Amino acid sequence: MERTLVLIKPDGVRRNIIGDVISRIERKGLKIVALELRTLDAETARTHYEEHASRPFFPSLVDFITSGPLVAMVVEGDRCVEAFRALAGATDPVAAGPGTIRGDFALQVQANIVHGSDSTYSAEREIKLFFPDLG
Ligand code: RTP
Ligand code: MG
Repeated sequence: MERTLVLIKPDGVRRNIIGDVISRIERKGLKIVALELRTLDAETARTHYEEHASRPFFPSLVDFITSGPLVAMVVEGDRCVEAFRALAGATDPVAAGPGTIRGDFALQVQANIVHGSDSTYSAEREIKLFFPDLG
């Protein structure tokens, strides 16, 4: 069964919408198989977003993602990588359609509430980083 890593980023936790995001995942028919509230250290944040290391927004992204607790989850289901990215909506929340998480809750490209792995390959890498004990 396919798995993906979902994060409710620190802005989502500060906004008290953990329940709403989880509810959307569950209503879609996806299954949460691991879940943890934690604050990332800078090294883990840099590893998680290593594909963006050379981008001008990288230092600010690392500051943001370490700015408070986030919720990390492993979500399982048929084509769940693509299914969760569709629930999340476009990276830029202004472009994200209404009814998507980002479309409904965010305005800024950085503070866009959630992360979802962008491929099954990324999902495997990210799940190992966040949940090393998961089989
Ligand atoms: P994510 O990795 O968080 O699921 O988001 P994504 O795939 O939709 O977007 P990606 O291109 O991977 O960007 C990762 C996160 O970096 C922040 N970002 N800031 N121009 C900017 O300031 C900028 N561009 C991207 C966002 O938080 C984005 O989700
Ligand atoms: Mg991404």
